[in-house]
This record gives sequence, structure tokens and C-alpha cells, in this order.
Amino acid sequence: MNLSTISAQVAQAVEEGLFKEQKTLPSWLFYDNQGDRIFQEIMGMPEYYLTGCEYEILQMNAAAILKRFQQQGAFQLIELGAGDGLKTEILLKHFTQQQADFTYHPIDISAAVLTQLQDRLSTSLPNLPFFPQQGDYDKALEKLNLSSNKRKVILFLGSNIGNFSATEAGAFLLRIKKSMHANDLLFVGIDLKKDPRMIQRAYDDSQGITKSFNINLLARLNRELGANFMLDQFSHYPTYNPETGEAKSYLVSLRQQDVYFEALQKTVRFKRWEHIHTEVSIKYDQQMIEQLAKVSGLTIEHQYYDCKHYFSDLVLMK
Ligand code: AVJ
Repeated sequence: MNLSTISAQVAQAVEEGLFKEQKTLPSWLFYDNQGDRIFQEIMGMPEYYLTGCEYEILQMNAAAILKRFQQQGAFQLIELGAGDGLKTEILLKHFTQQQADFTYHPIDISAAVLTQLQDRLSTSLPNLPFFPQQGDYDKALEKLNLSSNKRKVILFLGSNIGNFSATEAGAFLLRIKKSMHANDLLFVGIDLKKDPRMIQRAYDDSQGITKSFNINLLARLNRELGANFMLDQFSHYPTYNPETGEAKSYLVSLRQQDVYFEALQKTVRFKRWEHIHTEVSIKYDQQMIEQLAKVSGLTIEHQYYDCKHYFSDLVLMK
């Protein structure tokens, strides 16, 4: 994808999200170069427990996970939204040490982050057969559709699935299921319900890193669409609802204001206290997990947990 198609997608997201009653922006917009960098900072924050929990799961279970993945012999490891692959590297290291017969196919929306991944892996695991690809989840599904005599193992880590509403998540897994062949596996990281205060803090850290992540979305629109958002006239407002498991983030307009988009030659008007919904991160309980498997027609083969049961990685089969 070249730059101009990316800007066209950004423009379309604005056209669809900001000219309606309840303003929204899609969360993939977070991940430009600046956003990738801030997200890496988020993963290192003490409040953002998700990273450490999944790291522990992968670390403690690498051998068992490999055993499952290579039941049928050689396999292709396809990772959706690989990011900088820091967590995946735990598995990749173990798998290569064990001389497992596999190839690694990371896919990410951000080309910059894939370059970082490539740079790191070519030094840390020079013998790993590695085929990065820039693209969205649809690109990944195309890849899955390709027939191969090797088992495909799809990794969808880090609670990325949380960015889908419950209905969307089911629909997305159903699409994956339809692209899977009989012996393929799906390995999905899911953040679990826990103390609401702890979840709240993970999206409202004391240093304001998550705030800058959310505000960067407006800065990106300034950069890419020539908009004139005044960044200090919007506040970061994260919420968590223990009833639905939804952690939602908003940007709230601190006053009535007009924002002009040069590239669209259009103005968006904000009322005082009007919000833009920018992200949902769903936290699941066991019942929701089972429901998710059910609607997507997948069977839960196994579930791994960290020692505190804050996070779970699921092994799913068709
Ligand atoms: C990358 C989608 C898993 O929802 O926890 C972190 C993104 N947003 N802090 C999440 C995010 C604010 C993250 N995911």
C-alpha cells in the first residue's frame, strides 16, 4: 500500500466518522509512526498489565505450545497485527532452538513496525525463514485462503481482538474459520475481566502516555489531512464498564469549536462536551469466551493463563 492510498483511507474514515450525530474514529488510525512508538511505550508501562501477562504465558508454555503446533509436522506461523513482535520472539526463539520446521509470516498495517521487526529478527534469529507483509486483516485472510500442504497456525496476540465489539469479534473469527483448512489452528490472546480499577488504570496511566496515544489521532489528522485540531482543546476520557466488559476511550471537546480539513475542504463542528469515540477494548469472562467460540463455529482445544488469571491465550480449531 502506498502513501496516497493510506491517506485516502484516513480521509474516508473521517468522512464516515466525523460527519454524523455520534462521532467516531476507527482505532486502526492510532498506528502511524508516532502512534506505533507511543504504543510501544504503553506496553512498557507498569499499569499496562496485558503485555507482561501474555509474555508470562508464552514464556511458561513455549514447549507445550510448540508441541501442539507441530503435531502435524511442519507449519506456517501467520501473525495478524504482529507489531514489533517482541512477545512472539519468545516463541520464535524456543521454536528455532528446538529446530522446529516452520516459517514465520507476520502481517501488520504499519510498514515501519515491520521494518523494526525485520531488523531485530535478522540479528537475533538469522536462520529464521521470515516473510513479513504489510496489510490489514483482509490481506491476512487472503493469505490464509491459499492452500498449502502445511498446517497454518494463526497468531492473534495481545488482545487485539478486544478492539472488535462482541458481534464484530464473532463475525471476524467466523471469517477466519472459513479461511482455515481442517487441521489449521488459531491462537488468540484475550484480556479477562478483573478489578475494574486495574483495567481503568491501564487505559488512564499516571504519566499520560495513553492520553498522548489518543490525542495523536487528532495530530495525525492535522498532519495527513491538513486539519487544524487544537490538541489542548480535547481531553482523553477512558471508561470501563464491568457489566459489558467494555473499556472505551473518548476524546471530549472542551468547547464549541470548528475544525477545518484542508484535504476535504470541509469543516467539522464540535459542540462543547461533544465526544469522539476512538476505541473499545473488550474484557472477556469465561462465558463470553465460550459464546465467542460458539458464534464463530470454533472449538476451544486449550486455554493458557498467566498465574494471576488476568489474561488467556486460546487454542481454537475448526
Ligand atoms: C493493541 C488493541 C490490544 O486495546 O489494550 C492500549 C491498544 N489502547 N492502550 C488495547 C491500547 C490504549 C491495545 N490493543
